Amino acid sequence: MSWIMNRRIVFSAIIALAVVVSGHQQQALRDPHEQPETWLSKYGKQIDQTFSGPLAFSHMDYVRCLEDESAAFDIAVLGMPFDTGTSYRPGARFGPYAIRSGSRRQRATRGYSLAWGNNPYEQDTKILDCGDVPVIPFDNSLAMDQMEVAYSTLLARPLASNTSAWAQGAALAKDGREHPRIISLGGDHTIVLPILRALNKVYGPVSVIHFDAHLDTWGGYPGTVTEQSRITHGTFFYIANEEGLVANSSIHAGIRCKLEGIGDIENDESVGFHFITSDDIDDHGVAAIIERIRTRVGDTPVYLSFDIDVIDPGLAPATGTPEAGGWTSREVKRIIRGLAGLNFIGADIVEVAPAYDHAEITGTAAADIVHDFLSMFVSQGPPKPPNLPGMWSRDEH
Ligand SMILES: [Mn+2]
Repeated sequence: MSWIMNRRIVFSAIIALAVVVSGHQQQALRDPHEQPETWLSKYGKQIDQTFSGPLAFSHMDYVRCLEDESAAFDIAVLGMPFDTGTSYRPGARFGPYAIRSGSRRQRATRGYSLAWGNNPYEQDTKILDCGDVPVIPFDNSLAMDQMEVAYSTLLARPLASNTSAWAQGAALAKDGREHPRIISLGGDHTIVLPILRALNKVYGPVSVIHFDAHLDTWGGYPGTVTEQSRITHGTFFYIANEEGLVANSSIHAGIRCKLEGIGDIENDESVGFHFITSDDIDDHGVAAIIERIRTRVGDTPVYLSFDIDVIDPGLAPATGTPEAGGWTSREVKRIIRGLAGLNFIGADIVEVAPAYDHAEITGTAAADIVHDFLSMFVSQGPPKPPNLPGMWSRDEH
């Protein structure tokens, strides 16, 4: 049968070809006396690729700054993996991991952005990933103290650089000297209470710019009858106001949560906040929102607290209490750029809970916003994008 013959011929041809190919690839054994070529001599340094290497923010050095008193920085990235103050979906203890993982395509050697016109890693400002606070997950009052002590420890360190881009910092501090700035990676939003307690010792009451879908100024949840149980990710600003930590020049941005009623807003005002709703971006636009925030906080010391749930859950689903109808990542990035030059003494990004993520979109967005914080910290004012060949001129329409 001819088709069987054909199959035999084809099969034999494949075998013959395989023999020829494998014979061709066979290498002579290396001379046993010859020194093998090393990776270093042939390929150079063992670089970390974007998708490889130890996990630190933007491939920075990861230093355990709480125990290493020689660690020098002007700006520290610090993880606070605490999530036992959340009212709905837990999991933000994995936030620092998710944000660092989301930052893997960032690195100091490729940190320039057209939007900012700078590379924050090349500004005579030493930035360091100081690791995570070893927050105990079994005792919230102990965890609160650990976070406050950790934050105070880093705040008290001398600056690494003589020429910080933040010369006005000394004028804000009660002791008249410049302190490092810390970008905290949450954790649920409760971490801001120990942060404000630590900042208060250095700066006194501070204005808060608070990006969030929620007010976080509620007085308590039903059943929270002990002092510790009153401290949650929805009540920490109320407690902070009781303790005199929040200046009456604070503002929320992106509010759209449901309320018990307008009494919540009256309470919010007494805590020290004005607010911008998520709809205000349609009615007033980005520029007006920036202006309203800048006018509200003025030249006071400002703490920026960024709850990832301010972004629409379609673009940042991995969070504890998602609310539909939020801002886009692009919109919040533009607002942040407009805030540069205010007296920022610290910032955080909280409520990233990667178990609810899809394709790492929340972690990627959060990491990008941390890069914006770094760019903002080293800028003297809102950036003016360069006029480069091929760019749409700012004068054109
Ligand atoms: Mn919040």
